[in-house]
Amino acid sequence: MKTLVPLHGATADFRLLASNSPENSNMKNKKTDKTTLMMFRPRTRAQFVARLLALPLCTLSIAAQTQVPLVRSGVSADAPGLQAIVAQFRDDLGASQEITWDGVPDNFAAPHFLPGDFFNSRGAFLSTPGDGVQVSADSSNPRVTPVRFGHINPSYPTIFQTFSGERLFSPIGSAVVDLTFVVPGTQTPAVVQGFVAVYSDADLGDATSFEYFDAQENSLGRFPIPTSDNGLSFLGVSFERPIVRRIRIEYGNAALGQNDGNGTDVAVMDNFIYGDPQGLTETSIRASQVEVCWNSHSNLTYQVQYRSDVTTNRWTPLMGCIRSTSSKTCILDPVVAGTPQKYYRVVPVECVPNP
Ligand SMILES: [Ca+2]
Ligand SMILES: [Ca+2]
Ligand SMILES: [Ca+2]
Repeated sequence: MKTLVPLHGATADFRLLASNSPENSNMKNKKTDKTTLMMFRPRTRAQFVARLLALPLCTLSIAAQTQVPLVRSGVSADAPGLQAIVAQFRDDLGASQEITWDGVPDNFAAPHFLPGDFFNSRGAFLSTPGDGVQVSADSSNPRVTPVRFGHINPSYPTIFQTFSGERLFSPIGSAVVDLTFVVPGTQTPAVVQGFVAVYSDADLGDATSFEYFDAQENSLGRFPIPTSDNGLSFLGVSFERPIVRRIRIEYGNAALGQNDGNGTDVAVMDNFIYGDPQGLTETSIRASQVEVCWNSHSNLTYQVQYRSDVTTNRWTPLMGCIRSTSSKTCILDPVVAGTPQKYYRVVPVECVPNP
């Protein structure tokens, strides 16, 4: 799967294998696929073939776990010392989103909670098993709420510093927050290529970490944050293509409230940076055809391509150019019995559809 390169926009890869493939036989006892395909009960020969064709979708999630992530991390006593490595991670991701928290208005900042969908237009949804998530007050807020979570503990402004502007971010009542991705401005599930964040005052190794999950809720790995007492830490992890659906972020070993030190580590966060969220492409296997669907933009043009061998980068158009008319576009490809294998991808291209 390593050769399936990420492409901009609504691109995704799917592979279909014939029943005599050795990879297929390896998959027969694996039941990691949680899609409706598991409900399929073959009753005819054609359905049996379709079921065999469906099995390699399991390999898609397993392959996701085996991708080797690119990890970048660093620490600094102050913000300027982290700028270069953060810039490097932005380059790794290409098109990306960045949340500094600094544009959040006072009425959604401390002591108020931030709505979990506040950054829906950026494709990010925040949730916590605690009381809520919060953005720290700035120095000009009308209620004179102390900055840098000083309203929770007056010692915090001295241990937490910012990477950008004045505002920081933290869950309240818990040391855990989940960041889940959607197509910006919608509720449609999405994936990103990577995620980075800057932590403030992470003291204990392994207490503060990210765990990445794919669309099937398989863990893609857990990555500890480097420590920096009273300073800033940076951790960024990116994958070869967009596969990250959710990130569990753990902050130190205690929720905000207690004093930092003597075995208690409270930490907060500043900038979040992540690859542009991309809609999940779906496939379904029918008795005699494959349906490939993707999240599309109305009036943009796309080309569905395929190849039969992962060792080549030559992709062949499956059909003519398609102009999308809605937010979801699907095509059907007849399955020919005995076809060895087929990989699909969808590429947004400038082209003129056939009349
Ligand atoms: Ca900030
Ligand atoms: Ca500390
Ligand atoms: Ca700490």
